Amino acid sequence: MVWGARSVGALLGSAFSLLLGCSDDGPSGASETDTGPTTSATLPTSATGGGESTGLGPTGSASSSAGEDETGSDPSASGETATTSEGTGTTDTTTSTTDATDTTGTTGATMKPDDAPDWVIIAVSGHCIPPGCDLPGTNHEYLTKVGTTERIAAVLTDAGASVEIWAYSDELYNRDAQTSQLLPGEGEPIYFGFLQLHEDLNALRDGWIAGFDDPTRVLVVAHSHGVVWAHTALHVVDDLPVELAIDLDGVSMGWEEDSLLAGFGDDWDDVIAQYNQTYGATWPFDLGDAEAGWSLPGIEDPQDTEDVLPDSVLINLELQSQFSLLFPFPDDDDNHRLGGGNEMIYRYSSDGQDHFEIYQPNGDAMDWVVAQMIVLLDL
Ligand SMILES: [Ca+2]
Ligand SMILES: [Ca+2]
Ligand SMILES: [Ca+2]
Repeated sequence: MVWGARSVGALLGSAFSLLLGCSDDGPSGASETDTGPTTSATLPTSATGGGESTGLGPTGSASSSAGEDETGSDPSASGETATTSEGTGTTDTTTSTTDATDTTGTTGATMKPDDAPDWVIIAVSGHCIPPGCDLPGTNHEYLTKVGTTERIAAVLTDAGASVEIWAYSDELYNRDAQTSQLLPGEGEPIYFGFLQLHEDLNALRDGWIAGFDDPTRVLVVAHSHGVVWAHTALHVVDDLPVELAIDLDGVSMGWEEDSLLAGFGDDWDDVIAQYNQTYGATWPFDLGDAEAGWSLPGIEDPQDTEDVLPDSVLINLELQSQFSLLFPFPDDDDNHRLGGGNEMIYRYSSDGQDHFEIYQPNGDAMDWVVAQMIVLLDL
């Protein structure tokens, strides 16, 4: 068994996975256009905030590991695994901003650090269902493992962009091979949780985005419970501009508490509450209240975290799976903005892929994602 994550950069003692360049496996065309857009989107050209840069660069995290994916099926059937973590070593602690000559020949543009990629892909995996978990009692990362992130990254690298992938699990803390719960910067984690994600998003904003004329662009892709964590993080760090959020059948059932799923879900509400109590942490909203925690103007029923987007997200692709007996709780809540609207939210409803198939890199759903990316990002 190979545990792919290892410390790189090491500024904050954490690790991140990196894929520069991509394989050319998998189809690149779309086979289904469904409800997708037909015109290019207007994309942000600068970051919000404009705060000063730390120049540190993110020390984000990812792990890729051998083993089984969420379904417990053989991951070798679903594409390349991304088991390598190759650090860029974001060890430059002195760079802040760099005066540069921009394309018009005038000086004074503030360019991001040389080690900042054009894109960072944030990938958040969902729950693993026992006994299909790589490490019992933990939720392993699978979106890089099965090649989903690689497929998405290839769309960007084929267009000439440099890309890093940071991957996270359905966890609050980081986890090591002994399943110990670790805070960011502690130990030798192989899975990275929300606390690391939160820290990394702040570092990403400050190091590579805010105040730069050529900021790193951000794409978020998440599946199932991972969508809950991803949206939670984006709501907390809502001054991080995200160009595209890809939600793969986001569901919060069994995220907040496990009672309905009889041991097959999570109890994140309790775990978060315990963390807050232990460390005196405060948040802008109750992170543990994922189900029906959001009241939106003009929407009658309270909404779930995974179905609500902050305005810092420009484009949202919402993919909903087909009902199956294997997982009879697909995403059936259409996404909304905080203001109650659905601007720039594009939905795909699968008529052939269930909850566990919809994130596979070479299925119809991901073909649709690729097609939308090419149009919406003008690639
Ligand atoms: Ca929901
Ligand atoms: Ca709730
Ligand atoms: Ca939804």
